[in-house]
Amino acid sequence: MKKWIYGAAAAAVVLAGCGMQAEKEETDNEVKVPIMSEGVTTAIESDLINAEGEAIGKILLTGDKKGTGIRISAEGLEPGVKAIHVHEKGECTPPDFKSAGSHFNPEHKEHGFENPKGFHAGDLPNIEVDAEGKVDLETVSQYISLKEGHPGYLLDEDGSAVVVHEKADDYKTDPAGNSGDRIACAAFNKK
Ligand SMILES: [Cu+2]
Ligand SMILES: [Zn+2]
Repeated sequence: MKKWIYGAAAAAVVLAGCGMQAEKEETDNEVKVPIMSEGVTTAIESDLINAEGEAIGKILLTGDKKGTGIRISAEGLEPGVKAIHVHEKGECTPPDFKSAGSHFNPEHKEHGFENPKGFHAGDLPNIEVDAEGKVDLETVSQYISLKEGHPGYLLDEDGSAVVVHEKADDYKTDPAGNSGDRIACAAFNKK
């Protein structure tokens, strides 16, 4: 499984803006976010469904001291760079997944790592789907949490969802990074 890397600009903003102590592996302009495997205290998984309502993979959320891991493993997607975000409601109704609402944004910011008024807690770095339509990547965020009481708690009354879009996120256009249609969705709700 590959690491899912914050882009240079996104990482710079994230690090400068919030004093996040990401573990930096030294390269000039990238921050490689470590795969979370040790010390995981919570893990929840949900089917990722496409516009036809078919399960095409899984989203796994894991919690530990460093933050929340978000792993996507899926196939049957169009190859290319795509946006992925956490949205505010745990409801995935195909085909358009509008039911998931806007980006998860408890701090009332604007969208995008490169937006001076940004960013949403639910914003995540883009993913790249390979030439065979597969993706298996994991990143970590400090802005969302599976722990009740955290400002970014995801499993509140209406839950939340992880949504994949048809196009890349430009990291600056409010409210959704100009990332086009919602093509897949995984809902997370308190059991
Ligand atoms: Cu989205
Ligand atoms: Zn956003």
